[in-house]
Amino acid sequence: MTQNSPRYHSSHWGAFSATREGNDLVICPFAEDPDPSPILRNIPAALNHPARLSRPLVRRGWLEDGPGPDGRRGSDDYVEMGWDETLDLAASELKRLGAGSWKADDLHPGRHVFGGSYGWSSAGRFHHAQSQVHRFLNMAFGGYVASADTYSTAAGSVIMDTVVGNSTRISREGRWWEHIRDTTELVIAFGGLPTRNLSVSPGGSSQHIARDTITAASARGCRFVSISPLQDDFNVEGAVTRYAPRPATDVAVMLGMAYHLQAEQLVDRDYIARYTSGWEAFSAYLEGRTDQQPKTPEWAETISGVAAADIRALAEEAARKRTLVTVSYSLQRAENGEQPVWMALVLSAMIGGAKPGSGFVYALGSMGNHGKPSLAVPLPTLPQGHNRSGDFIPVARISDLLLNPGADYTYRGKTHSYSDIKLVYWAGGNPFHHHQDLRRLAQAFSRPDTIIVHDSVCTATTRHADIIFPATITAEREDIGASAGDPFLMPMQKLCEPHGMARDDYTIFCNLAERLGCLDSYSEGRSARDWLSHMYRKTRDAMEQLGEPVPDFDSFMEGTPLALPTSEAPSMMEAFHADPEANALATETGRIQIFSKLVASTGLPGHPAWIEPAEWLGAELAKTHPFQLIANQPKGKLHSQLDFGATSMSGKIAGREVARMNEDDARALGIGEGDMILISNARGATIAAAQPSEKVMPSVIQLSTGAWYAPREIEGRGIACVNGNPNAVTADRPASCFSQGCAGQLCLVSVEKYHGDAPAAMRHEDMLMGRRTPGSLTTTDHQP
Ligand code: PGD
Repeated sequence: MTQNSPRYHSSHWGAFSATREGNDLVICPFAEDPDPSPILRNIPAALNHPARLSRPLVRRGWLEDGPGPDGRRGSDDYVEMGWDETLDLAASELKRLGAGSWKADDLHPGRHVFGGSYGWSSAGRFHHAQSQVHRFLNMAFGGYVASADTYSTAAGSVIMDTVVGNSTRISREGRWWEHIRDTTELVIAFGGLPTRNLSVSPGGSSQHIARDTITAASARGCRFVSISPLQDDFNVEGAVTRYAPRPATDVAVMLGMAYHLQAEQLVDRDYIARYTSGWEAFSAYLEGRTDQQPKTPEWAETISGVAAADIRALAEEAARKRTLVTVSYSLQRAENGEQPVWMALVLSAMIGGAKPGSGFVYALGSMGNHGKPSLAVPLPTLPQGHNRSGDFIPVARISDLLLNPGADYTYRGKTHSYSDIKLVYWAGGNPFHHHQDLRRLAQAFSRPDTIIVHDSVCTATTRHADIIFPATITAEREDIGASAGDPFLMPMQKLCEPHGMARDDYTIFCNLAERLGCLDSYSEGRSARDWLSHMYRKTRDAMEQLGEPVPDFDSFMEGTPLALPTSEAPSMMEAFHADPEANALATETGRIQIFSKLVASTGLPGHPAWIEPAEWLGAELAKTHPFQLIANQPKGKLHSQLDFGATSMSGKIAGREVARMNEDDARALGIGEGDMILISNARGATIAAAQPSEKVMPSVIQLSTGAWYAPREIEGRGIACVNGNPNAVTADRPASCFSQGCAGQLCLVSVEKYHGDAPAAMRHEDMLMGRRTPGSLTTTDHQP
């Protein structure tokens, strides 16, 4: 390979330019990024890593015995195939299941196909695998069973949609980082403002501004309060006070603060009267008139462990100052996850949130593109077509769907039932990393007739597929990078040729669509570059209308990142505060709902409340499983992506994920730095390397997500993941009957030192049996 001049590119964790040096890719962060993410260093390893898929693969059992439910998924080996024969096989199976033969007057086509295909895939507006698979299934089957909400936010989004009318706008809109820099006096961050989360935005983060903003705000006199069991959930030097509640008890802290505000007559009555509805019911609960339990700071202390005096002092400071309240996604990715988000909104209303720099923003600390100015122009998007099935599941109910066809479930106060799924088609996601209780998911994946997966690497999800198509990575194709709230449109220039025989998802779907007779509707006669040009036009036209200089498509793709104009329009909450009648919220009452009839109709309290979770440190189960596992987002990678990259690998010990626990707990269990530990409960076990730390509160163990799931039989102990994936032990239990959201952040576990030699971690390239990879575990090499 020759050395090239730098070419622009982007990723969910940052924009960059790259040059080729021999076979290596040299990455240089985008010059306008003040705080580039270390995750960028994972990218070069992706080029030719042995975990890359270089040709199509078919599971031996499926190839020999045909489609059907099969318990061998997950342990079968794979047969390497050529493209044409694999595409022919896949197309004939899709035809058997009805692809290419649906009619415009079919009532609910595609109800036996699950194409929810949740997953972050890669940056790039066109080659976004999830959009591509949805478009394909709409054209091929007329529709598919989709998924609602995300693993990131479901409980929080569903409750925000209900009580402020729009969860996206309450998290994205408002120039919060500018306010924090210039105006806000106190930021109370439930879940902190961790830079590891702020380094990521779906589609790209060209500028990481949080660190500089927090530093500048602290210098101006703004104070930060981080409320989290993990001290480094606020990891920027600054004026910060940290409180560590027991995990899952933030609602109690908030209620204790609310009680004190009420008792001291510090509640902003005007705000409550003008902007909210339902105060009376909540106030009765707060004072204990409904359940004989006033929610005093002392009551909050017994639940959360945060001192009553601190709760009082914080409430008083919040009432006195221009205060911003925010709650991270992590708090709602838990049992009753609606409650902390709803209660934080109510707390903010009680101290009055109408002044600039004060109020409530959902999940400021969870995503790099939140709290930044909105864009004045639309971003390029790929139309996904029309899904005629009318069917969906709440995204985290995938195992329930596959295991319980015909069963009823509730969502947002309505009852639905699960379809009978014959085909699962996944591209751009990794459910065997992201879903909870992975042994249960493995049972669920034994049910469908056929599972097809596209990925660029051999993940644990590919190990449960029947047909695997090897996809390119972004470096091997061109695209346009952009994210709502990010100020640059990035040309993603091709950096190298595809690995092996990998094809991009669009080409794979075109190849299948041609065999199914729906190529014209799928491709509309466009090449990938034609689509990029077509999608770019929408942004370009809008910029021209604003009188902004904008290059033609070819110049943009070969040129430099394009700065996008931002909007001066008020945010949803600014408009509402200015005129609550004219700009009423899209809720039952047009106001912020402190009480919701819809929520009450589901059997949950109709106002935010403390609801004891099944798995928390105060539960009966904690007597036998005394540690609360926090399975949060990793700092060395995005989810499971590029786990083999330099930054990710440098955080592991013996190729295994590291679990942090309090130093005193570790000492009591005879566990030292780097010791192998077994983290277990009735659902399963996972093996991690221990790291005692004073940053973790007692009785808590933190093991981030992202290790590739590698279950192994451990003598006398059943199945354990040898790579340290926490979803081997998390519960597949919904946040509530209202949202059915992912509750994977917290569960109760036992922790012990691993006695004897722990089984070796599984190398990424060894995930699939039967592949020809240098040094892989098995070498079967069949060609049909
Ligand atoms: P990723 O690792 O990003 O995880 O779950 P998600 O499935 O999104 O998976 C993306 C996959 O897409 C990777 O395997 C990658 O190789 C593949 N891919 C990337 N680019 C392409 C492409 O162009 N084409 C194709 N075909 N494939 C591509 C993340 C999910 O996990 C999320 S968002 C959250 S917030 C949840 N968090 C937690 C948690 O906090 N705690 C627990 N216990 N569990 C969680 N799971 C959830």
